[in-house]
Amino acid sequence: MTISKSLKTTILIGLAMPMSLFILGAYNGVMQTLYRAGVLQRAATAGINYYQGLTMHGVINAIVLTTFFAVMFGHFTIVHYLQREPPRWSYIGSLVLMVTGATIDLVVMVLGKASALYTFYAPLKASAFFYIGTAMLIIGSWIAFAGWLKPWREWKREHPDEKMPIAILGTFVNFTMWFMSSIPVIYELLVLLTPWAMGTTDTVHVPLTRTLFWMFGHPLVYFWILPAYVGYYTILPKIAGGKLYSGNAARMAFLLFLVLSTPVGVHHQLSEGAISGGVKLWVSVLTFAVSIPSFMTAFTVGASLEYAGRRRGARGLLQWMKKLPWLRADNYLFGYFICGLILFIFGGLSGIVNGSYTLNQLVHNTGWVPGHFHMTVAGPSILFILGLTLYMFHEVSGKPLHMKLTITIIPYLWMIGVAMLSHGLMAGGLMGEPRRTNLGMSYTNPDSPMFNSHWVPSTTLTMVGGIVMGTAALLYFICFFRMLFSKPVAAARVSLPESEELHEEKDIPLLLTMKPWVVICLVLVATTYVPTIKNVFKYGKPVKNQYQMENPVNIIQDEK
Ligand code: HAS
Ligand code: CU
Repeated sequence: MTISKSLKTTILIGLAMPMSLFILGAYNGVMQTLYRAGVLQRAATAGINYYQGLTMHGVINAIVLTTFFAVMFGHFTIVHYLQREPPRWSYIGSLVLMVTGATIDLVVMVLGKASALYTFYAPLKASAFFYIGTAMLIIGSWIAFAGWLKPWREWKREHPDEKMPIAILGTFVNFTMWFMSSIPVIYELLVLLTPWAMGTTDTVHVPLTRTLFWMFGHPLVYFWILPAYVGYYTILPKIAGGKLYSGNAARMAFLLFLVLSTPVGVHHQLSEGAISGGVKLWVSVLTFAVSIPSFMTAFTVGASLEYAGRRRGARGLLQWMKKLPWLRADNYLFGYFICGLILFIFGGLSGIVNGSYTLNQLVHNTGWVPGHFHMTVAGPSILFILGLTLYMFHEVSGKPLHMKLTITIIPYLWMIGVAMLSHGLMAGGLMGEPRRTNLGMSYTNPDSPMFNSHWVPSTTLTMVGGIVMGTAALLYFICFFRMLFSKPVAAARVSLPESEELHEEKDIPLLLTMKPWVVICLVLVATTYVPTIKNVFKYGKPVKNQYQMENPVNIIQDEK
Protein backbone atom coordinates (compact mmCIF):
# COMPACT_ATOMS: atom_id res chain seq x y z
CA MET A 1 0.00 0.00 0.00
CA THR A 2 1.18 3.57 -0.63
CA ILE A 3 1.32 5.95 2.35
CA SER A 4 1.00 9.67 3.05
CA LYS A 5 4.06 11.89 2.97
CA SER A 6 3.82 12.65 6.69
CA LEU A 7 3.71 8.98 7.71
CA LYS A 8 6.55 8.24 5.32
CA THR A 9 8.69 10.99 6.90
CA THR A 10 7.78 9.77 10.38
CA ILE A 11 8.87 6.20 9.65
CA LEU A 12 12.09 7.29 7.95
CA ILE A 13 13.09 9.59 10.83
CA GLY A 14 11.97 7.00 13.37
CA LEU A 15 14.28 4.41 11.80
CA ALA A 16 17.26 6.59 10.84
CA MET A 17 17.63 8.57 14.06
CA PRO A 18 18.01 5.63 16.47
CA MET A 19 20.15 3.77 13.93
CA SER A 20 22.54 6.75 13.89
CA LEU A 21 22.66 6.75 17.70
CA PHE A 22 23.31 3.01 17.60
CA ILE A 23 26.79 3.83 16.22
CA LEU A 24 27.60 5.35 19.62
CA GLY A 25 25.82 2.52 21.43
CA ALA A 26 27.72 -0.20 19.57
CA TYR A 27 31.07 1.62 19.92
CA ASN A 28 30.62 1.77 23.68
CA GLY A 29 29.80 -1.93 23.71
CA VAL A 30 33.10 -2.85 22.06
CA MET A 31 34.91 -0.47 24.47
CA GLN A 32 33.34 -2.36 27.41
CA THR A 33 35.00 -5.56 26.31
CA LEU A 34 38.40 -3.83 25.95
CA TYR A 35 38.18 -2.40 29.47
CA ARG A 36 37.11 -5.70 30.92
CA ALA A 37 39.85 -7.68 29.17
CA GLY A 38 42.43 -5.34 30.67
CA VAL A 39 43.52 -4.00 27.28
CA LEU A 40 42.43 -0.59 28.55
CA GLN A 41 43.58 0.04 32.11
CA ARG A 42 42.09 3.44 32.77
CA ALA A 43 38.88 5.14 33.81
CA ALA A 44 38.10 6.95 30.55
CA THR A 45 38.90 6.96 26.84
CA ALA A 46 38.37 9.86 24.43
CA GLY A 47 36.66 11.79 27.22
CA ILE A 48 34.09 9.06 27.87
CA ASN A 49 34.26 7.50 31.32
CA TYR A 50 33.68 3.73 31.73
CA TYR A 51 30.29 4.16 33.43
CA GLN A 52 29.28 6.98 31.13
CA GLY A 53 30.01 4.66 28.18
CA LEU A 54 28.17 1.76 29.80
CA THR A 55 25.16 4.03 30.35
CA MET A 56 25.19 5.13 26.69
CA HIS A 57 25.51 1.50 25.61
CA GLY A 58 22.48 0.42 27.66
CA VAL A 59 20.25 3.45 27.15
CA ILE A 60 20.81 3.84 23.40
CA ASN A 61 20.73 0.15 22.49
CA ALA A 62 18.17 -1.18 24.93
CA ILE A 63 15.79 1.74 25.48
CA VAL A 64 16.06 4.22 22.60
CA LEU A 65 16.65 1.93 19.60
CA THR A 66 14.22 -0.73 20.77
CA THR A 67 11.37 1.67 21.59
CA PHE A 68 11.68 3.59 18.32
CA PHE A 69 11.80 0.32 16.41
CA ALA A 70 8.76 -1.18 18.17
CA VAL A 71 6.74 1.94 17.28
CA MET A 72 7.91 2.09 13.63
CA PHE A 73 7.36 -1.64 13.13
CA GLY A 74 3.93 -1.13 14.73
CA HIS A 75 3.05 1.62 12.22
CA PHE A 76 4.24 -0.61 9.40
CA THR A 77 2.25 -3.62 10.62
CA ILE A 78 -0.92 -1.60 11.17
CA VAL A 79 -0.75 -0.07 7.70
CA HIS A 80 0.02 -3.40 6.03
CA TYR A 81 -2.61 -5.53 7.77
CA LEU A 82 -5.40 -2.99 8.24
CA GLN A 83 -4.76 -1.15 4.96
CA ARG A 84 -5.21 2.29 6.52
CA GLU A 85 -3.11 4.82 8.38
CA PRO A 86 -3.31 5.85 12.02
CA PRO A 87 -4.43 9.47 12.61
CA ARG A 88 -1.79 12.10 11.82
CA TRP A 89 -1.80 13.67 15.31
CA SER A 90 -0.84 10.35 16.83
CA TYR A 91 2.22 9.43 14.83
CA ILE A 92 3.54 12.99 14.62
CA GLY A 93 2.88 13.71 18.33
CA SER A 94 4.52 10.44 19.27
CA LEU A 95 7.58 11.06 17.09
CA VAL A 96 8.08 14.61 18.43
CA LEU A 97 7.96 13.41 22.07
CA MET A 98 10.22 10.45 21.41
CA VAL A 99 12.81 12.42 19.45
CA THR A 100 12.83 15.18 22.09
CA GLY A 101 13.14 12.69 24.95
CA ALA A 102 15.92 10.73 23.24
CA THR A 103 17.82 13.93 22.39
CA ILE A 104 17.63 15.15 25.99
CA ASP A 105 18.94 11.78 27.19
CA LEU A 106 21.75 11.85 24.64
CA VAL A 107 22.87 15.37 25.61
CA VAL A 108 22.99 14.67 29.36
CA MET A 109 24.77 11.36 28.82
CA VAL A 110 27.37 12.97 26.55
CA LEU A 111 27.87 15.73 29.12
CA GLY A 112 28.51 13.04 31.73
CA LYS A 113 25.51 14.15 33.80
CA ALA A 114 23.65 10.85 33.63
CA SER A 115 26.00 7.96 34.29
CA ALA A 116 23.53 5.92 36.33
CA LEU A 117 23.25 3.05 33.77
CA TYR A 118 20.06 2.10 31.94
CA THR A 119 18.53 0.79 35.16
CA PHE A 120 19.11 4.17 36.90
CA TYR A 121 19.27 2.52 40.33
CA ALA A 122 19.09 5.09 43.14
CA PRO A 123 21.07 6.29 45.02
CA LEU A 124 23.15 6.72 41.87
CA LYS A 125 21.83 10.05 40.74
CA ALA A 126 21.43 11.30 37.16
CA SER A 127 20.44 14.80 36.03
CA ALA A 128 16.69 15.45 36.34
CA PHE A 129 16.71 15.98 32.56
CA PHE A 130 17.63 12.32 32.09
CA TYR A 131 14.58 11.16 34.05
CA ILE A 132 12.32 13.59 32.21
CA GLY A 133 13.77 12.67 28.78
CA THR A 134 13.27 8.96 29.43
CA ALA A 135 9.67 9.57 30.55
CA MET A 136 9.02 11.57 27.35
CA LEU A 137 10.36 8.75 25.21
CA ILE A 138 8.07 6.22 26.90
CA ILE A 139 4.97 8.44 26.86
CA GLY A 140 5.64 9.18 23.18
CA SER A 141 5.32 5.47 22.44
CA TRP A 142 1.94 5.37 24.25
CA ILE A 143 0.61 8.03 21.89
CA ALA A 144 1.50 5.91 18.86
CA PHE A 145 -0.40 3.01 20.41
CA ALA A 146 -3.45 5.21 21.07
CA GLY A 147 -3.41 6.15 17.37
CA TRP A 148 -3.56 2.50 16.23
CA LEU A 149 -6.93 1.95 17.90
CA LYS A 150 -8.80 4.05 15.32
CA PRO A 151 -7.73 2.08 12.21
CA TRP A 152 -8.34 -1.12 14.16
CA ARG A 153 -11.92 -0.13 15.07
CA GLU A 154 -12.63 0.92 11.46
CA TRP A 155 -11.22 -2.34 10.12
CA LYS A 156 -13.27 -4.36 12.60
CA ARG A 157 -16.45 -2.53 11.58
CA GLU A 158 -15.79 -3.38 7.94
CA HIS A 159 -14.71 -6.98 8.63
CA PRO A 160 -17.01 -8.11 11.47
CA ASP A 161 -16.49 -11.80 10.76
CA GLU A 162 -12.72 -11.81 10.46
CA LYS A 163 -10.28 -12.61 13.25
CA MET A 164 -7.74 -10.07 14.39
CA PRO A 165 -4.64 -10.81 12.28
CA ILE A 166 -1.91 -12.50 14.37
CA ALA A 167 0.55 -9.65 13.71
CA ILE A 168 -1.97 -7.11 15.02
CA LEU A 169 -2.69 -9.28 18.07
CA GLY A 170 1.06 -9.52 18.78
CA THR A 171 1.48 -5.77 18.41
CA PHE A 172 -1.52 -4.96 20.62
CA VAL A 173 -0.47 -7.48 23.27
CA ASN A 174 3.00 -5.96 23.27
CA PHE A 175 1.82 -2.39 23.66
CA THR A 176 -0.88 -3.24 26.23
CA MET A 177 1.76 -4.97 28.35
CA TRP A 178 4.13 -2.04 27.75
CA PHE A 179 1.53 0.55 28.72
CA MET A 180 0.50 -1.23 31.93
CA SER A 181 4.06 -1.87 33.04
CA SER A 182 5.42 1.55 32.21
CA ILE A 183 3.00 3.33 34.58
CA PRO A 184 5.14 2.35 37.62
CA VAL A 185 8.34 3.55 35.96
CA ILE A 186 6.79 6.85 34.93
CA TYR A 187 5.78 7.31 38.58
CA GLU A 188 9.33 6.44 39.64
CA LEU A 189 10.87 8.81 37.10
CA LEU A 190 8.62 11.81 37.53
CA VAL A 191 7.37 11.59 41.12
CA LEU A 192 10.31 10.02 42.97
CA LEU A 193 13.54 10.60 41.02
CA THR A 194 13.05 13.99 39.33
CA PRO A 195 12.31 15.94 42.56
CA TRP A 196 15.20 14.11 44.25
CA ALA A 197 17.57 15.01 41.39
CA MET A 198 16.38 18.62 41.49
CA GLY A 199 16.99 18.80 45.25
CA THR A 200 13.30 19.34 46.13
CA THR A 201 13.50 16.17 48.25
CA ASP A 202 16.74 15.01 49.83
CA THR A 203 15.86 11.38 50.48
CA VAL A 204 15.08 8.44 48.25
CA HIS A 205 13.54 5.03 48.99
CA VAL A 206 16.03 2.72 47.30
CA PRO A 207 14.18 -0.66 47.34
CA LEU A 208 10.95 1.09 46.32
CA THR A 209 12.54 2.71 43.25
CA ARG A 210 14.19 -0.55 42.31
CA THR A 211 10.89 -2.44 42.64
CA LEU A 212 9.07 0.11 40.48
CA PHE A 213 11.86 -0.12 37.91
CA TRP A 214 11.62 -3.91 37.66
CA MET A 215 7.82 -3.88 37.46
CA PHE A 216 8.65 -2.20 34.17
CA GLY A 217 12.09 -3.70 33.52
CA HIS A 218 11.00 -7.28 32.97
CA PRO A 219 8.08 -6.48 30.65
CA LEU A 220 10.62 -4.20 28.94
CA VAL A 221 12.69 -7.21 27.88
CA TYR A 222 9.62 -8.81 26.32
CA PHE A 223 8.81 -5.49 24.67
CA TRP A 224 12.18 -5.91 22.95
CA ILE A 225 11.48 -9.43 21.77
CA LEU A 226 7.77 -9.48 20.91
CA PRO A 227 8.20 -7.60 17.61
CA ALA A 228 10.63 -10.40 16.67
CA TYR A 229 8.01 -12.97 17.72
CA VAL A 230 5.50 -11.24 15.43
CA GLY A 231 8.06 -11.72 12.68
CA TYR A 232 8.77 -15.36 13.59
CA TYR A 233 5.08 -16.24 13.37
CA THR A 234 3.93 -14.10 10.48
CA ILE A 235 6.98 -13.46 8.23
CA LEU A 236 9.51 -16.25 8.77
CA PRO A 237 7.40 -19.25 7.65
CA LYS A 238 6.74 -17.44 4.37
CA ILE A 239 10.36 -16.47 3.64
CA ALA A 240 11.54 -19.93 4.67
CA GLY A 241 9.22 -21.35 2.03
CA GLY A 242 6.61 -22.88 4.35
CA LYS A 243 3.54 -22.07 6.39
CA LEU A 244 2.78 -21.24 10.00
CA TYR A 245 2.26 -24.55 11.78
CA SER A 246 -0.50 -23.36 14.13
CA GLY A 247 -2.24 -19.99 14.31
CA ASN A 248 -3.99 -20.87 17.57
CA ALA A 249 -0.66 -21.72 19.21
CA ALA A 250 0.70 -18.35 18.09
CA ARG A 251 -2.31 -16.51 19.55
CA MET A 252 -2.06 -18.45 22.79
CA ALA A 253 1.66 -17.64 23.13
CA PHE A 254 1.06 -13.90 22.74
CA LEU A 255 -1.81 -13.92 25.23
CA LEU A 256 0.29 -15.82 27.78
CA PHE A 257 2.90 -13.08 27.53
CA LEU A 258 0.20 -10.55 28.31
CA VAL A 259 -0.72 -12.45 31.48
CA LEU A 260 2.70 -13.41 32.76
CA SER A 261 5.19 -10.69 31.83
CA THR A 262 4.30 -7.99 34.32
CA PRO A 263 4.08 -10.04 37.56
CA VAL A 264 7.58 -11.53 37.33
CA GLY A 265 9.77 -8.42 37.66
CA VAL A 266 10.87 -9.41 41.17
CA HIS A 267 13.08 -12.16 39.65
CA HIS A 268 15.59 -9.34 39.09
CA GLN A 269 15.52 -8.72 42.83
CA LEU A 270 16.11 -12.21 44.15
CA SER A 271 19.01 -10.75 46.17
CA GLU A 272 17.03 -7.71 47.36
CA GLY A 273 17.17 -7.69 51.15
CA ALA A 274 13.84 -5.89 51.56
CA ILE A 275 11.75 -8.59 49.87
CA SER A 276 10.78 -11.78 51.70
CA GLY A 277 11.63 -15.34 50.62
CA GLY A 278 7.98 -16.29 50.08
CA VAL A 279 7.47 -13.67 47.38
CA LYS A 280 10.73 -14.69 45.71
CA LEU A 281 9.71 -18.34 45.61
CA TRP A 282 6.35 -17.40 44.07
CA VAL A 283 8.09 -15.27 41.47
CA SER A 284 10.45 -18.13 40.60
CA VAL A 285 7.40 -20.27 39.85
CA LEU A 286 5.83 -17.52 37.72
CA THR A 287 9.15 -17.10 35.88
CA PHE A 288 9.16 -20.74 34.87
CA ALA A 289 5.55 -20.23 33.73
CA VAL A 290 6.52 -17.27 31.52
CA SER A 291 9.03 -19.51 29.74
CA ILE A 292 6.11 -21.61 28.45
CA PRO A 293 5.06 -19.21 25.64
CA SER A 294 8.68 -19.19 24.48
CA PHE A 295 8.87 -22.99 24.53
CA MET A 296 5.60 -22.99 22.54
CA THR A 297 7.23 -20.57 20.09
CA ALA A 298 10.26 -22.83 19.76
CA PHE A 299 8.00 -25.76 18.83
CA THR A 300 5.60 -23.85 16.55
CA VAL A 301 8.34 -21.97 14.72
CA GLY A 302 10.50 -25.11 14.64
CA ALA A 303 7.62 -27.09 13.11
CA SER A 304 7.00 -24.32 10.57
CA LEU A 305 10.68 -24.41 9.58
CA GLU A 306 10.65 -28.19 9.35
CA TYR A 307 7.61 -27.97 7.07
CA ALA A 308 9.45 -25.41 4.93
CA GLY A 309 12.50 -27.68 4.67
CA ARG A 310 10.37 -30.69 3.69
CA ARG A 311 8.57 -28.62 1.07
CA ARG A 312 12.00 -27.87 -0.33
CA GLY A 313 12.55 -31.61 -0.73
CA ALA A 314 14.14 -32.61 2.60
CA ARG A 315 13.94 -36.22 3.78
CA GLY A 316 14.85 -38.01 7.00
CA LEU A 317 14.97 -36.53 10.46
CA LEU A 318 17.22 -33.50 10.17
CA GLN A 319 17.74 -32.77 6.48
CA TRP A 320 15.09 -30.01 6.65
CA MET A 321 17.62 -27.84 8.45
CA LYS A 322 20.05 -28.08 5.57
CA LYS A 323 17.38 -27.24 3.01
CA LEU A 324 16.46 -23.91 4.60
CA PRO A 325 17.50 -20.82 2.60
CA TRP A 326 20.78 -20.13 4.42
CA LEU A 327 23.05 -17.35 3.13
CA ARG A 328 20.88 -16.43 0.17
CA ALA A 329 21.35 -12.84 -0.98
CA ASP A 330 17.88 -12.81 -2.58
CA ASN A 331 16.43 -13.76 0.82
CA TYR A 332 18.70 -11.84 3.19
CA LEU A 333 16.00 -11.46 5.87
CA PHE A 334 16.06 -15.19 6.61
CA GLY A 335 19.56 -14.93 8.14
CA TYR A 336 18.43 -12.15 10.52
CA PHE A 337 15.64 -14.43 11.75
CA ILE A 338 17.41 -17.77 12.00
CA CYS A 339 20.59 -16.46 13.64
CA GLY A 340 18.45 -14.77 16.29
CA LEU A 341 16.53 -18.00 16.90
CA ILE A 342 19.70 -20.07 17.28
CA LEU A 343 21.12 -17.64 19.83
CA PHE A 344 17.83 -17.55 21.67
CA ILE A 345 17.93 -21.29 22.42
CA PHE A 346 20.89 -20.57 24.71
CA GLY A 347 19.63 -17.15 25.81
CA GLY A 348 16.37 -18.73 26.93
CA LEU A 349 17.97 -21.64 28.75
CA SER A 350 20.32 -19.33 30.66
CA GLY A 351 17.27 -17.23 31.59
CA ILE A 352 15.70 -20.27 33.23
CA VAL A 353 18.87 -20.68 35.30
CA ASN A 354 18.54 -17.03 36.40
CA GLY A 355 14.92 -17.55 37.34
CA SER A 356 15.68 -20.30 39.82
CA TYR A 357 15.75 -18.68 43.25
CA THR A 358 18.67 -20.84 44.36
CA LEU A 359 20.81 -20.78 41.19
CA ASN A 360 20.32 -17.04 40.98
CA GLN A 361 22.43 -16.66 44.13
CA LEU A 362 25.38 -18.02 42.15
CA VAL A 363 24.99 -15.92 39.02
CA HIS A 364 23.46 -12.64 40.17
CA ASN A 365 25.64 -9.58 39.49
CA THR A 366 28.25 -11.72 37.71
CA GLY A 367 29.19 -11.73 34.03
CA TRP A 368 26.70 -14.60 33.59
CA VAL A 369 23.80 -12.12 33.47
CA PRO A 370 25.13 -9.98 30.57
CA GLY A 371 26.10 -13.32 28.97
CA HIS A 372 22.42 -14.30 29.19
CA PHE A 373 21.01 -11.07 27.92
CA HIS A 374 23.34 -10.66 24.98
CA MET A 375 21.90 -13.94 23.64
CA THR A 376 18.40 -12.49 23.99
CA VAL A 377 18.37 -8.77 23.41
CA ALA A 378 21.60 -8.71 21.36
CA GLY A 379 20.43 -11.93 19.67
CA PRO A 380 16.87 -12.21 18.34
CA SER A 381 15.80 -8.69 19.30
CA ILE A 382 18.64 -6.74 17.70
CA LEU A 383 18.95 -9.04 14.70
CA PHE A 384 15.27 -8.57 13.98
CA ILE A 385 15.67 -4.81 14.38
CA LEU A 386 18.66 -4.76 12.02
CA GLY A 387 16.98 -6.91 9.36
CA LEU A 388 13.61 -5.18 9.46
CA THR A 389 15.13 -1.69 9.59
CA LEU A 390 16.87 -2.40 6.30
CA TYR A 391 13.70 -3.89 4.88
CA MET A 392 11.30 -1.17 6.06
CA PHE A 393 13.60 1.73 5.17
CA HIS A 394 14.08 0.29 1.71
CA GLU A 395 10.32 -0.10 1.20
CA VAL A 396 9.30 3.27 2.59
CA SER A 397 12.10 5.35 1.05
CA GLY A 398 12.12 3.56 -2.30
CA LYS A 399 15.95 3.64 -2.11
CA PRO A 400 17.94 0.65 -3.38
CA LEU A 401 19.76 -1.86 -1.18
CA HIS A 402 23.38 -2.20 -2.30
CA MET A 403 25.96 -4.75 -1.13
CA LYS A 404 23.42 -7.56 -0.83
CA LEU A 405 26.10 -10.16 -0.13
CA THR A 406 27.47 -8.18 2.82
CA ILE A 407 23.93 -7.62 4.10
CA THR A 408 23.41 -11.39 3.93
CA ILE A 409 26.60 -12.29 5.81
CA ILE A 410 26.20 -9.72 8.63
CA PRO A 411 23.76 -11.71 10.83
CA TYR A 412 25.96 -14.84 10.72
CA LEU A 413 29.01 -12.81 11.69
CA TRP A 414 27.06 -11.11 14.44
CA MET A 415 25.83 -14.49 15.72
CA ILE A 416 29.40 -15.82 15.95
CA GLY A 417 30.44 -12.66 17.81
CA VAL A 418 27.56 -12.91 20.28
CA ALA A 419 28.24 -16.60 20.89
CA MET A 420 31.87 -15.86 21.80
CA LEU A 421 31.05 -12.78 23.85
CA SER A 422 28.32 -14.53 25.81
CA HIS A 423 30.31 -17.68 26.36
CA GLY A 424 33.18 -15.61 27.77
CA LEU A 425 30.88 -13.63 30.03
CA MET A 426 29.05 -16.68 31.30
CA ALA A 427 32.16 -18.76 31.90
CA GLY A 428 33.74 -15.81 33.71
CA GLY A 429 30.53 -15.23 35.63
CA LEU A 430 30.57 -18.79 36.96
CA MET A 431 34.08 -18.03 38.25
CA GLY A 432 32.74 -14.96 40.04
CA GLU A 433 33.65 -12.30 37.48
CA PRO A 434 31.51 -9.26 38.40
CA ARG A 435 29.33 -7.42 35.89
CA ARG A 436 29.26 -3.59 35.54
CA THR A 437 32.95 -3.40 36.56
CA ASN A 438 35.96 -1.80 34.92
CA LEU A 439 38.11 -4.91 35.40
CA GLY A 440 41.07 -3.39 33.54
CA MET A 441 41.72 -1.09 36.48
CA SER A 442 41.91 -3.98 38.93
CA TYR A 443 41.25 -7.68 38.38
CA THR A 444 42.62 -8.04 34.85
CA ASN A 445 45.57 -5.71 35.35
CA PRO A 446 48.69 -7.76 36.24
CA ASP A 447 50.16 -4.75 38.07
CA SER A 448 47.20 -4.54 40.43
CA PRO A 449 47.25 -6.36 43.80
CA MET A 450 43.71 -7.53 42.89
CA PHE A 451 44.84 -9.26 39.67
CA ASN A 452 42.98 -12.55 39.07
CA SER A 453 44.55 -14.64 36.31
CA HIS A 454 41.48 -16.94 36.09
CA TRP A 455 39.48 -14.13 34.52
CA VAL A 456 41.97 -13.44 31.75
CA PRO A 457 40.84 -16.17 29.26
CA SER A 458 37.13 -15.45 29.79
CA THR A 459 37.48 -11.66 29.39
CA THR A 460 39.74 -12.19 26.36
CA LEU A 461 37.16 -14.42 24.66
CA THR A 462 34.52 -11.79 25.47
CA MET A 463 36.70 -9.14 23.85
CA VAL A 464 37.23 -11.19 20.68
CA GLY A 465 33.45 -11.71 20.50
CA GLY A 466 32.94 -7.97 21.01
CA ILE A 467 35.33 -7.15 18.18
CA VAL A 468 33.56 -9.59 15.82
CA MET A 469 30.21 -7.99 16.77
CA GLY A 470 31.76 -4.55 16.24
CA THR A 471 32.93 -5.60 12.76
CA ALA A 472 29.45 -6.87 11.87
CA ALA A 473 27.95 -3.60 13.17
CA LEU A 474 30.39 -1.54 11.13
CA LEU A 475 29.51 -3.44 7.96
CA TYR A 476 25.84 -2.93 8.78
CA PHE A 477 26.26 0.83 9.18
CA ILE A 478 28.05 1.01 5.83
CA CYS A 479 25.16 -0.84 4.14
CA PHE A 480 22.43 1.12 5.92
CA PHE A 481 23.90 4.58 5.34
CA ARG A 482 24.80 3.75 1.75
CA MET A 483 21.09 3.10 1.19
CA LEU A 484 20.13 6.21 3.17
CA PHE A 485 22.32 8.46 1.01
CA SER A 486 21.16 6.93 -2.31
CA LYS A 487 18.51 8.43 -4.57
CA PRO A 488 15.07 6.81 -4.53
CA VAL A 489 14.36 4.55 -7.48
CA ALA A 490 10.86 3.40 -6.55
CA ALA A 491 7.71 4.81 -4.98
CA ALA A 492 7.19 4.55 -1.22
CA ARG A 493 5.22 1.49 -0.20
CA VAL A 494 4.40 -0.59 2.84
CA SER A 495 4.18 -4.35 2.49
CA LEU A 496 5.24 -7.37 4.53
CA PRO A 497 5.67 -11.02 3.55
CA GLU A 498 2.57 -12.77 5.00
CA SER A 499 2.63 -16.41 6.09
CA GLU A 500 -0.38 -18.63 5.54
CA GLU A 501 -1.50 -21.03 8.25
CA LEU A 502 -0.89 -24.73 7.59
CA HIS A 503 -4.08 -26.07 9.17
CA GLU A 504 -7.55 -24.71 9.18
CA GLU A 505 -8.12 -24.60 12.93
CA LYS A 506 -11.30 -24.28 14.96
CA ASP A 507 -11.85 -20.81 16.40
CA ILE A 508 -11.35 -20.71 20.16
CA PRO A 509 -13.29 -17.71 21.51
CA LEU A 510 -10.88 -17.21 24.43
CA LEU A 511 -8.04 -16.69 21.97
CA LEU A 512 -9.92 -14.00 20.10
CA THR A 513 -10.20 -11.47 22.91
CA MET A 514 -7.64 -9.77 25.13
CA LYS A 515 -9.95 -8.64 27.95
CA PRO A 516 -10.05 -11.76 30.20
CA TRP A 517 -6.28 -12.05 29.86
CA VAL A 518 -5.78 -8.48 31.06
CA VAL A 519 -7.94 -9.28 34.10
CA ILE A 520 -5.89 -12.41 34.94
CA CYS A 521 -2.74 -10.33 34.52
CA LEU A 522 -3.97 -7.74 37.01
CA VAL A 523 -4.83 -10.48 39.53
CA LEU A 524 -1.34 -11.97 39.20
CA VAL A 525 0.27 -8.53 39.46
CA ALA A 526 -1.63 -8.04 42.72
CA THR A 527 -0.56 -11.43 44.11
CA THR A 528 3.07 -10.49 43.54
CA TYR A 529 3.20 -6.78 44.11
CA VAL A 530 0.87 -6.28 47.09
CA PRO A 531 3.19 -8.37 49.34
CA THR A 532 6.30 -6.98 47.63
CA ILE A 533 5.37 -3.34 48.19
CA LYS A 534 4.32 -4.15 51.79
CA ASN A 535 7.74 -5.77 52.35
CA VAL A 536 9.55 -2.86 50.80
CA PHE A 537 7.90 -0.36 53.15
CA LYS A 538 8.34 -2.67 56.12
CA TYR A 539 12.05 -3.36 55.60
CA GLY A 540 13.17 -0.20 53.78
CA LYS A 541 12.94 3.56 54.31
CA PRO A 542 13.91 6.69 52.42
CA VAL A 543 17.61 7.53 52.95
CA LYS A 544 19.92 10.44 52.24
CA ASN A 545 22.72 8.19 50.92
CA GLN A 546 24.65 9.30 47.87
CA TYR A 547 27.48 7.70 45.94
CA GLN A 548 29.94 8.98 43.43
CA MET A 549 30.13 7.10 40.17
CA GLU A 550 33.40 5.34 40.89
CA ASN A 551 33.35 4.97 44.63
CA PRO A 552 31.30 2.46 46.62
CA VAL A 553 31.60 4.52 49.81
CA ASN A 554 28.56 6.45 50.97
CA ILE A 555 29.46 10.13 50.84
CA ILE A 556 26.73 11.19 53.29
CA GLN A 557 28.34 10.27 56.58
CA ASP A 558 25.35 10.36 58.92
CA GLU A 559 23.37 7.63 57.10
CA LYS A 560 24.58 4.06 57.40
FE1 HAS B 1 16.20 -12.46 31.00
C1 HAS B 1 18.04 -10.82 33.42
C2 HAS B 1 15.05 -14.66 33.35
C3 HAS B 1 14.19 -13.97 28.63
C4 HAS B 1 16.80 -9.86 28.85
N1 HAS B 1 17.25 -10.71 31.10
C5 HAS B 1 17.96 -10.23 32.19
C6 HAS B 1 18.56 -8.97 31.85
C7 HAS B 1 18.17 -8.68 30.56
C8 HAS B 1 17.36 -9.78 30.10
C9 HAS B 1 18.53 -7.44 29.77
O1 HAS B 1 14.89 -14.81 36.38
C10 HAS B 1 19.47 -8.15 32.76
C11 HAS B 1 18.78 -6.99 33.39
C12 HAS B 1 19.76 -6.20 34.20
O2 HAS B 1 20.38 -5.28 33.65
O3 HAS B 1 19.96 -6.52 35.37
N2 HAS B 1 14.91 -14.04 30.99
C13 HAS B 1 14.62 -14.85 32.04
C14 HAS B 1 13.75 -15.93 31.62
C15 HAS B 1 13.51 -15.72 30.28
C16 HAS B 1 14.24 -14.54 29.91
C17 HAS B 1 13.21 -17.03 32.46
N3 HAS B 1 15.62 -12.01 29.11
C18 HAS B 1 14.77 -12.75 28.32
C19 HAS B 1 14.56 -12.08 27.06
C20 HAS B 1 15.30 -10.90 27.13
C21 HAS B 1 15.96 -10.89 28.42
C22 HAS B 1 13.69 -12.58 25.96
C23 HAS B 1 15.47 -9.80 26.14
C24 HAS B 1 15.01 -9.76 24.94
N4 HAS B 1 16.51 -12.70 32.98
C25 HAS B 1 15.89 -13.63 33.77
C26 HAS B 1 16.26 -13.40 35.18
C27 HAS B 1 17.11 -12.30 35.20
C28 HAS B 1 17.25 -11.89 33.81
C29 HAS B 1 15.82 -14.13 36.36
C30 HAS B 1 17.75 -11.65 36.43
C31 HAS B 1 19.14 -12.13 36.62
C32 HAS B 1 19.83 -11.42 37.76
O4 HAS B 1 20.11 -12.07 38.75
O5 HAS B 1 20.09 -10.20 37.65
C33 HAS B 1 12.59 -16.58 29.42
O6 HAS B 1 11.60 -15.78 28.83
C34 HAS B 1 13.32 -17.34 28.37
C35 HAS B 1 12.45 -18.32 27.64
C36 HAS B 1 13.06 -18.74 26.33
C37 HAS B 1 13.18 -19.97 25.88
C38 HAS B 1 13.88 -20.22 24.57
C39 HAS B 1 12.96 -20.63 23.46
C40 HAS B 1 13.72 -20.78 22.19
C41 HAS B 1 13.33 -20.31 20.98
C42 HAS B 1 14.24 -20.53 19.79
C43 HAS B 1 13.91 -21.79 19.05
C44 HAS B 1 14.79 -21.96 17.85
C45 HAS B 1 14.36 -22.42 16.66
C46 HAS B 1 15.34 -22.53 15.53
C47 HAS B 1 12.96 -22.83 16.39
C48 HAS B 1 12.66 -21.12 26.64
C49 HAS B 1 12.03 -19.64 20.75
C50 HAS B 1 15.63 -23.96 15.21
C51 HAS B 1 16.29 -24.07 13.89
C52 HAS B 1 17.52 -24.53 13.69
C53 HAS B 1 18.01 -24.60 12.34
C54 HAS B 1 18.41 -24.94 14.81
CU1 CU C 1 13.28 -10.52 33.72
